[in-house]
Amino acid sequence: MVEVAKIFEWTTIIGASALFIVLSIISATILLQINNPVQATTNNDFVTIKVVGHQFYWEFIYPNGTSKTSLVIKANQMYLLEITSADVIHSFFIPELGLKQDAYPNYYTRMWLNITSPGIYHVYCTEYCGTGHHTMLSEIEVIS
Ligand SMILES: [Cu+2]
Repeated sequence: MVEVAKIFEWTTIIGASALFIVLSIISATILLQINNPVQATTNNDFVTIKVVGHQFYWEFIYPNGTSKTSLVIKANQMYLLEITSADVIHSFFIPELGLKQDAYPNYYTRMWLNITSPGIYHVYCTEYCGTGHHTMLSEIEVIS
């Protein structure tokens, strides 16, 4: 009887441990895809664009150093937006895509973007940043 109890005990411990390990691997895989879709797909074909919040406009800096107040990007291309602020806290919001990311001074936050439908997408600031906050509008034009 003691032997059966020992076998049952060890089976439970090993079974629970195996289940825990499998669930951990599944969770880690999904979290990696959420945080870094490019790395997860082992596809390094992406373009990095810096987004800088200013009182009261958005600045987009392309890889070649060109600076614009609106963004023109290609459809079906992966982009990494590195978002920061030159002054106070802002929040970069694209309502059509349901994407929002805060912009902090001296700190970079990231947003992955791969838009499949060409068109105009609006950009808002959704963190009150001063008296001109309501004028802090921009556009992303997605071309095919
Ligand atoms: Cu604002």
